[in-house]
Amino acid sequence: HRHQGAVVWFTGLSGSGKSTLAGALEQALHPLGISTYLLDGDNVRHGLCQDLGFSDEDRRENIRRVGEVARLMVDAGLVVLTAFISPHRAERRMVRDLLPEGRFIEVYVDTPLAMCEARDPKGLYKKARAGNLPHFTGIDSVYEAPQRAEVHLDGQQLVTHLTGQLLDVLRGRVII
Ligand code: GGZ
Repeated sequence: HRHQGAVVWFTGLSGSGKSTLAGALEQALHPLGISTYLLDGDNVRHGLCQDLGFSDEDRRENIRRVGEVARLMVDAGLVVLTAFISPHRAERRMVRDLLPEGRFIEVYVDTPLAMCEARDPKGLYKKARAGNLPHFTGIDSVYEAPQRAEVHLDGQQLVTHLTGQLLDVLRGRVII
């Protein structure tokens, strides 16, 4: 069936589960015949944003570019899934304002810092705590939690459960 595009914007700390959830949601959408594109640090920070680091200014520009790309993809009718820390409310708002009303679904992957740090899949928290990775989100760089996200997920729940929750929201909002 035909559907309008939308952006499902995951935000949360490093290690909160954003990419995992976005990937799982994408896998769940494909059998429904929905065309998707997943944008994350792996395919953006090595290309489009390879000139950017992790200062507040660079993160802002990173999110601005991602937002503009997402907007183009939504024009093309895609459901765009994004997985960026996007730590500042102002920049998430900026992307929201780029998109048609109701087409920006903010998903807060709420996983306590202690849990993210215990997971530490890439050893980055350990490095940051040792002082070898400055401006690390949650350690010495800010994360502004969403106050009115469309979806607030408990990042400690199972991925299958959370994916089901997301599908329900997308159906309820007539995205899928
Ligand atoms: C936060 C950092 C940093 C610093 C490198 N702070 O867990 P990861 O590894 O795979 O995801 C993190 C990723 C964050 O990039 P984003 O583009 O999502 O950030 S933002 O939205 O704030 O622009 C982490 C890695 O890059 N990483 N240095 N200092 N995360």
